[in-house]
Amino acid sequence: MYRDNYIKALRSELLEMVAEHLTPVSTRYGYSDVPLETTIKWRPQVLLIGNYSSGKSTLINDFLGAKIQKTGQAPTDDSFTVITYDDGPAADEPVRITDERDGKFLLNDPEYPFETLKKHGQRFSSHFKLKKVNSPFLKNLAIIDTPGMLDSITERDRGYNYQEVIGDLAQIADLVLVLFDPHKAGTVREAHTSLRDTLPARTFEDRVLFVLNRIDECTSMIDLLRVYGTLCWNLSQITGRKDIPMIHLTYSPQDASMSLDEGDISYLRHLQNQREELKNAVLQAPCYRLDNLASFVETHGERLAHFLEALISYRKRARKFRLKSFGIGLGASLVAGAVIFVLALLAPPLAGADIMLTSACGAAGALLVLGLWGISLRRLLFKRFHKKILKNMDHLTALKNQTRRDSWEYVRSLVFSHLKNTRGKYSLRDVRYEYSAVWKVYEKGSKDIREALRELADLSPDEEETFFKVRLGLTDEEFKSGQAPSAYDLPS
Ligand SMILES: Nc1nc2c(ncn2[C@@H]2O[C@H](COP(=O)(O)OP(=O)(O)O)[C@@H](O)[C@H]2O)c(=O)[nH]1
Ligand SMILES: [Mg+2]
Repeated sequence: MYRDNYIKALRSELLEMVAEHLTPVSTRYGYSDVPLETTIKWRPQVLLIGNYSSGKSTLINDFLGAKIQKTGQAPTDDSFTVITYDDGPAADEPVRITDERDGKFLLNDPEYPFETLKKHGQRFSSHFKLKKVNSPFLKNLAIIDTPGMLDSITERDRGYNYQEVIGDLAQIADLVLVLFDPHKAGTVREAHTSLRDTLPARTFEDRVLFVLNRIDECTSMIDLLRVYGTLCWNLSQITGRKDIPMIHLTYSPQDASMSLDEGDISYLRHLQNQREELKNAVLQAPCYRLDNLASFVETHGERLAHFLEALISYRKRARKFRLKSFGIGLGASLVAGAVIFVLALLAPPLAGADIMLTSACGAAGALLVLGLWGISLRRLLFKRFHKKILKNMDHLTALKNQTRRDSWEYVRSLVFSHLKNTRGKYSLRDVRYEYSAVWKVYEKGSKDIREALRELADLSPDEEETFFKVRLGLTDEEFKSGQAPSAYDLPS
């Protein structure tokens, strides 16, 4: 329990940092439409995707310990369902749905992290819902069930872009389970594409679990090996990697007993059903969450810092250009002054006049040229400079490695529109200040969290008491009475 509370405390700390330092910058420059913390402030989430009838809903029902989701061989459920915890009912009450909310509510209530999904429109909204369930399994996480992928249904038939919705949900989720079944082990491309396009590459592997479900339906061990082989082959073709990700082999014990009558599944005795293992991995989602939060801060901190860095770089170049242009203007006006002075000295009507008058003429000429320079030419040249920069935006930044290129790709157009809209007139002091704040969060925030995660992973059970007592600031009595700081309770 103290481990959970400690994780929650670290989480609130990180969220606070994002809200205080990253969100103001992100909102000010239009980097994000909603406060950055919107998608990460809610409870840890586990997303289930896969073909229809690969057993997603059955697996969820197994985890929850009650028939909460509809199941069936045909595509039974075409909704995205967020299933979350309700701690209202007493502990001994049977597990059931205690409350249901529709998509409109879910997409508009700022307590939930789904505001960014509003863009998918009405049809999506009517296929999106929330169920509250009093299952202890949901104490620290929420599960999202999805309609299956269907080759026969096009995006137009659905009325919303299924792949994009899956991508957006995967971004919010801390753990994604991708389910296959023996009948459709070949159709992995769709699942993989939506995930690869949206999940940050560095978190992809830790965040996605592959599951080959319904293995009881293979007719023999050889059949199972063939299916497994096909799935591995397809996965490696798509990921472009030779190493095969871990694939959990599972089946639902109740359903398996039914297929027992139909064939010989004695081979299942030699295989451990990895259902329980999968359940434990899912229960670890709050730990993944912290890791994902650190990645979230790193990714957005990096991009925002890159954005501000480009604005600073622009101003530095502009200052250099102005200095150079002033130097040229000054030089030109001095030359003009000198020419006028010499002409006045030698040519009529001033030839032979008082030297003071001649010098004054020279000086006036120089000033006139400088003035003209200042009013017209300097502006014209600066406009040209500004245009040139907008044309060659990449000159504003050093792109020394792939990470830099990735983050630049993301913020380039934002830098462009900011420079275009402000015509380069913004306060350098403000930008510098924002840059240092963002950088601090990026550097310190993510490092601290990763450090804490390492500490937690290395912590042995007998060190836990002292560690948590100190870190959570608990007295001996509080610790012994099992009293947890309640400030970190998760909204459900
Ligand atoms: N034999 C067998 N049947 C299963 C298993 N898991 C689910 N089913 C059945 O497969 C059908 C589709 O399951 P469902 O959970 O609705 O799939 P979903 O479309 O992915 O949500 C249902 O009739 C389930 O009873 C399993 O492990 N073994
Ligand atoms: Mg289902």
